[in-house]
Amino acid sequence: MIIKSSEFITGAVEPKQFPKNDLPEIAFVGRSNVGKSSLINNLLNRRALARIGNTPGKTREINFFLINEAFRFVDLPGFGFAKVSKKEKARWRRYIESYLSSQRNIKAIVHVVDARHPGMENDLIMADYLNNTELLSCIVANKVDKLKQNEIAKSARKINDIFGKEPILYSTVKSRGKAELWTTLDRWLGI
Ligand SMILES: Nc1nc2c(ncn2[C@@H]2O[C@H](COP(=O)(O)OP(=O)(O)O)[C@@H](O)[C@H]2O)c(=O)[nH]1
Ligand SMILES: [Mg+2]
Repeated sequence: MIIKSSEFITGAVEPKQFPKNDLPEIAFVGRSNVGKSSLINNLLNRRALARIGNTPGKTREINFFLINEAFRFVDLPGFGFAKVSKKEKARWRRYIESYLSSQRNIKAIVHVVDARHPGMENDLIMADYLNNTELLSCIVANKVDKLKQNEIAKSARKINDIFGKEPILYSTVKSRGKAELWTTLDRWLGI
């Protein structure tokens, strides 16, 4: 994919604020702080299109980005940060579901996990949720720059065992995994 343009469209807190449902979308999910915003920036060759490192758990909006005027990336709020209350978790779930169960043209979900902590409870809940829908998804194991070669292999094996999928090993710092993820996204988008 050659990125000709990318822009922030809107941050929505409820479905009526979503952009018109006229383009294919790829959504990004993952726990707070795994690097979803960094990943979106890295894929789009931008430094600060998606905000990085907000106070964990504070990003409450569903952020829409328009790319090449042809498709959108959707940054869903990070889930399961320890500091949030039960009530907030329930609200988070409603947000995510208001998007994922909407009849939008969702081509696939990129589930971002931290390569250092495979199989955390909230990731298992997310994977289980996705497996119970028709949605296609892949797992991106981010922050592999923080691991040694043998630890990366171990993490990949563990993710494969737990989720039944080979993860795409990623580092937004080193741009590792970018070409591989784009190959997957290109196939899903079919453009
Ligand atoms: N070492 C390392 N740090 C990363 C990587 N990706 C993101 N980060 C850092 O992780 C923190 C959270 O990133 P952010 O993109 O805001 O995560 P989000 O909450 O999932 O959107 C920031 O301090 C980033 O600089 C990576 O590949 N390697
Ligand atoms: Mg973010």
